[in-house]
Amino acid sequence: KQSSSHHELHIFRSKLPEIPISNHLPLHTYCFEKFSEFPDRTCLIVGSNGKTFTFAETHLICRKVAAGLTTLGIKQGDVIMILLQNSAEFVFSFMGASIIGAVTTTANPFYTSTEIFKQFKASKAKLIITQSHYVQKLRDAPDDCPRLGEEFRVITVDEPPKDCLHFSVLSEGNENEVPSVTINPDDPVALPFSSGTTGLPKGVILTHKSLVTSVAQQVDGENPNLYLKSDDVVLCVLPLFHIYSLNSVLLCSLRAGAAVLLMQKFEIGTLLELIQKHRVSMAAVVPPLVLALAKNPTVDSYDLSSIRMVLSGAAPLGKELEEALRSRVPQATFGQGYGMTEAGPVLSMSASFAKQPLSSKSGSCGTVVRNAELKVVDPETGCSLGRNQPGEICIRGPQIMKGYLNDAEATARTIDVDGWLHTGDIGYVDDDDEVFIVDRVKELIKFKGFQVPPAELEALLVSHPLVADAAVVPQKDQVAGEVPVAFVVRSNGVELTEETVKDFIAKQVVFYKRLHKVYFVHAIPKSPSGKILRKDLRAKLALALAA
Ligand code: 4UV
Repeated sequence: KQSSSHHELHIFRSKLPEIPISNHLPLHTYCFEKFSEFPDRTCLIVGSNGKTFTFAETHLICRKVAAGLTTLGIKQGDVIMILLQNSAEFVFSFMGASIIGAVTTTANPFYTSTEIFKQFKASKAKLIITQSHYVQKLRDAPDDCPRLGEEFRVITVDEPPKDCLHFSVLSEGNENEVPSVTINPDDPVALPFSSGTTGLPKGVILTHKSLVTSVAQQVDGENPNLYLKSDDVVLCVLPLFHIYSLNSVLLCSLRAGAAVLLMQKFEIGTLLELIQKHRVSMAAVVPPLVLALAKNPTVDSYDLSSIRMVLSGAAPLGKELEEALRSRVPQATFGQGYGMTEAGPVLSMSASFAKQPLSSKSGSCGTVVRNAELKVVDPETGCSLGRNQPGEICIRGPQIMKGYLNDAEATARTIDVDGWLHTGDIGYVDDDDEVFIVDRVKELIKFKGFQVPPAELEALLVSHPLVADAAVVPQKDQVAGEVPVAFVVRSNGVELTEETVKDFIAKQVVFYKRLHKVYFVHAIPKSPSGKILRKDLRAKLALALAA
């Protein structure tokens, strides 16, 4: 991307003053920096069985896991894969890896074997920490993949199947034998995968500095943007393998001394039960969860009066839904966060969550986080735009990713020479410094906040012998926000049904990437350079739906 420094630059900053940030510290040191002030407070609550861990216990187990990983041969710079639903072991593994300077790549345990191994191979992970339930998928690896037990180890948090180890090999490590490593702030610590603005999923290198900065931007300072107190109970139902929950729920709570209530999966009854039982005070949610909380009739039979903050993020939230939720939990402050994995991830957050709260408008994604700069550029000219003019949102600051793993080209397309990360989101900043997202120009489809990269589905589609060409675009959906639909060109004259195409994809991908509709067409509209004209297809879709 070209530098636009010769144009007038409109830079937006937080309404809250800048703060000193300890981003020279390794992530684990930073997150546990203040825990000796509250060693006996509850740090983790396991929703399924009520088991709790204090901060002192959590810190100790993380150190034990650090030692255990070392015993298994994991060294500084090595990558481990966490393939877990939310659990205490997730926390111990992630922080344990950080302590020895190792890197964690997090993957969705619902992924198919193919999806898991793509990420496993790309990240060159050395071991996988998972549940026994998912081990079969690891045995069913495609032929060109490493073999379980021979080339990589698998550790299960429950009874280990054949050739796997039990998590106790980690959690019973000797905390006095944690190797001392020198961690550079620019060393990677987390490697989530994201397709970014275009193409296939790529490893996003988040360093100690990125994550410390991002957490600090939210919870540090005299007047934190996201004011978490040590008597808060923070709901962790969003999956920790996604950066939203990992950062804004787990890491922020560890830093602030708040308790994290871990839930393996979303089920409305259990969720309400646990909110009531543990007096949840802060709930991080996504729009489909807002929908459930706002509309489900069972909500009325539970006491939700403990909730003081509801943060929604990861996908656009309709105003009606927001209003409906406000009437359900009237005592709570409601606001949005806007994040992107590559951005570390938080770009903006409602200042209504601040210690000295500022009001925020319905529909707004809050204001840009502190110690960062945001600009809005004209997607055609690259010129920076003033207030109230929609354009591509760009962010700059020490929190953004270092780059994509082994993909200098994609990195250069996303972070320009001046250090601006281009989000592919269209939005504007209003007169009160509030950020509003109005559209997305990147390819990405979001199903309930989950990433669905069209390029991945397109590659699968054209691998089918009867498919000549294909394109995948989002279609609006009441419940999921967006669902992927495909335009398919059949190979000359052959019979190919919608069901065949749908099944072909469904077998290879996690549930939320399944195609909801297949339209057979004669050709895929493309630019002279061969790029799919997605806008045309989206327009075609709108017409088809209107008809
Ligand atoms: O890469 P990703 O899957 O990342 C996220 C992260 C969301 C976060 C993270 C921390 C928070 O505290 C928080 O509140 C939210 O979703 O997907 C990035 C894309 O998702 C869309 C937008 O297109 C991003 O580029 N998106 C994320 N948040 C919002 C959103 C939002 N509030 N409104 C509209 N779109």
